[in-house]
Order: sequence, then structure tokens, then C-alpha cells
Amino acid sequence: MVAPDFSKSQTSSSPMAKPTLRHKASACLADGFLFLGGALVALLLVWTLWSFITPSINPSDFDSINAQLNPPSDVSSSQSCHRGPSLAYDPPDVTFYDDPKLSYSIQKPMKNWDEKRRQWLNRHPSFASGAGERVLLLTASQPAPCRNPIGDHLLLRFFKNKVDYCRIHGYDIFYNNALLQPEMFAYWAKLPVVRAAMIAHPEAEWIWWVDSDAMFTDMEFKLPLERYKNHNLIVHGWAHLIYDRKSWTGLNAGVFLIRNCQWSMDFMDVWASMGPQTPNYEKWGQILKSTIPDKLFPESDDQTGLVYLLYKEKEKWADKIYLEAEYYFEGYWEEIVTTFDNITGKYTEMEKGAGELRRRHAEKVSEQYGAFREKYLKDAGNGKGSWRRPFITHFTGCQPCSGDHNQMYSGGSCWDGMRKALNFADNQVLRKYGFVHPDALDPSVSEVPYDYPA
Ligand SMILES: *[C@@H]1O[C@H](CO)[C@@H](O)[C@H](O)[C@H]1NC(C)=O
Ligand SMILES: [Mn+2]
Repeated sequence: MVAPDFSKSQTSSSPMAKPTLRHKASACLADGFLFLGGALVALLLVWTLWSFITPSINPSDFDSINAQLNPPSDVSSSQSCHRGPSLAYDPPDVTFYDDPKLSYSIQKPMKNWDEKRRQWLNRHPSFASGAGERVLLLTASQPAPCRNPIGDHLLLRFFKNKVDYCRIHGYDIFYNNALLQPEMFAYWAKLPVVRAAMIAHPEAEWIWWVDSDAMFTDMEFKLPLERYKNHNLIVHGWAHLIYDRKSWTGLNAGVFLIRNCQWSMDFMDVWASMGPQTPNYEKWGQILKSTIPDKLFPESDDQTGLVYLLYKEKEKWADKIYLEAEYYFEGYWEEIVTTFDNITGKYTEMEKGAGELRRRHAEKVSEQYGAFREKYLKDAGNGKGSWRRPFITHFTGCQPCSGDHNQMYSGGSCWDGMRKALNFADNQVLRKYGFVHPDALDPSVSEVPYDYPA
């Protein structure tokens, strides 16, 4: 299979933002400023009047200020200026969805996907603006109940963690628990889901696969998408381990970011062709085992398959695959969970000297406080040995659902590690709701005292 050159179409301006839309948006912005200007004058007026009448404003007075700021006549004018995606608009124009031959199945090749996506966006202009940065988070677990008695509870908490992260950053999330291609079980099951999600979400530029046993442990950190503008697949990985050592742990396939484009469709066809749904599954097991010497088991698996494609077909794929090693794109839990206490200490210390980080705020504006924090994290480093919160902690080998954890570690260390990481992450969220888990392992909470300014 030939990898088409998408370096032009898929790098700088694939999101197809239309200049007309931008003009519309700035017109809205101008209206907003006019409105705000007027509102400010009104507010000042009310404020001045009030300060004459009463020495101070009590909370119920905000109602009357609100009425001044939002007179009924402004409601219609703000509605006429459209903002945000139109969720109820799907014109009758024919799109790829109307093609009876188009299949969501990973076993049917997709052609001209970039053009199809572009057309859909053209017909849904409210999604075109911001399309280049739009991310859909994808995760999944098995259709049946977990064998581990606490497995489903753990999966629920892992999922809650992802929902929290997505809500804070305005990402959509899809949780799948059906095997879309029944023969593609276990780690192979994600590929058919990613393929289907690409078609279901032409408005999203990126599909972000995050394993069910991985969780966000820095709720503020954002993917540096600008860094990936020339790439289509981003994985946590190390070139020397792949190309010099041919190691199956040269990357981790449990978390990846893949661009919603034809290159990715083609790449996934090749990747999936090593899977259990093909007659070549056994043969691929042998090829992978003989090429990648440290592979542990004889069956073909997605991670070794990805290492193999990078190693053997480097010239075909590698220039579009970004091996991210600068931060915990995902990180090994055993190396991470022991660092939480020190990191919590460092962050507490940091906040003592930074009132802006202690200020209460609405959860919706959390990203601003993440940006504030960056200047205090300049010396923190990233990844191993850093005191920055690790971005994603991956409980590889712990198998929360089946309970068949790797014999290298005790079930207790997995379970304690997960509880610790879940509280560590939840504290970053709960705080916006006024509460905190004071103890790293205990689910109980206490109220966060008011501590600003100081
Ligand atoms: C935590 O910090 C202390 C004091 O700086 C240090 O001695 C210890 O090694 C750190 N622990 C970890 C796990 O990094
Ligand atoms: Mn995993």
C-alpha cells in the first residue's frame, strides 16, 4: 500500500476555516464589545446611584444589576448573532453518510476521506471554525461485567476521571463497550472503534484513544497540538528503543492521538491487517516474535505491530508518526505513584506564594488557572524525575477489570496505586466544588477553606 502525501492537505490548514465565518465571528465580537461597553456604563451608573442611596450592596441587589445589564431587548439581538456549533442543523445536501457503499467497518477500505470530511464541514459551517483543534476522546471496556469484584467500580472511577478532564477542556468523549469487530478482541478492539469514531465525528480533527486503565493525573495540562501539526499519529515512544534495540516497549499503544484523515485510515488498514480477524494472524505472530526479540508472547499484538511498522516500513510511515518522549503522554504507574506526595507538597508550597492560584473560580474557566500556573512550573521539568504533575498515569499490567495483574507486583500495590492516583486527580477537580480529599487513600472529603487574597 502506498502512503499518499498529505503533508500539504493535513498540515497547516486542514480545518477549512472559512474567511467569511471569521468575519462573521469578528462582527459578533464587535457587537459584544459594544454591548459590554454599554453594560459597563449601565453598571457604573447603577453602582454610583447605589452608593448614594446605600452604603454597601447586599447580594440580592445583584438581581437588579442583572436586570439592568440584560434588558429584554438585548435577548433577540444576541440570538440573531449565531455563536457555537449548530447541533440541530443537518441540511438535506448529500454527504458521504448517504453513500450506501460507505462502511464504518475497519475491514472495508476508505477512499478520499479528506475530501469527504471537507465537504461535510463545508455543509456544516458552524463546525468549521475551530475544527483544526477539535479533539474527541475515545475509551472503552469489555461488554461483559468484570471478573474482578471491584473491577467495574474501578472502571467507573477511571471513566469519571476522563469525563472530568474532557469537561474541563471542552472535549467530547465516547465510551464504547461493544466489540465492533468480534474477532478483534482485547487490545485489537480499539482499532475498529477508532475507525468508526473518525466517520462519526468529521467535525473532530483528532481522535484521542486512552485505555480504560489510564487516567489523567494533571487536569490542567493540555496536549501541545501545535507541536504535532506535521504529524498524524502521536504515541509515547523512544526512537532508540525502536530502531536500535527493536524493543516492543519502545512505545506504548495504550494511549495515542490520531488525526482524522486518509493517512490514518490507510495506516490503520495496515496495522489492523496483523490482527486476529485475518487469516494471517498466526503468521504475524511468528514474524513479530522473530523481528522484535523481547516480545513476551507468541500472538500478534497491536503494540509490537506498531513497533514493527516503524522499524520495517520506516520510510513509509515514520515521517508522520511523532514519538512523544518529553512529558508523560502516558506513564508507567509504578514509577509515578511514589512521586505524588512530593508533588502535592511542591504545589501547596507554590500556591502559598501565588494568590492567583488560590483564587476561587468557576470550573468553566479552569484553563486560565492552568495557564497562570505555567510560570511557577518553569523549573519543574517534565516526565521522569520531574515535580510537575504527571499528565497520564497508565496502570499497565494491573488489569483492573479481570484482576489478573502481572505477577511482578502484588495486587495490593496496583490497587493502592490506583486509589492514590484517583484521589490525586479528583482533588484537582473537587476543589472547584469546594471540597478536597485530605487523605491520599481515603475517599472522605472536607471543605476547602476560603484563602484569598492573602
Ligand atoms: C521526596 O522529597 C524528599 C525530600 O526532598 C526526597 O528525599 C525524596 O527522595 C523524594 N521522594 C521521591 C519519591 O521522589
Ligand atoms: Mn492499558
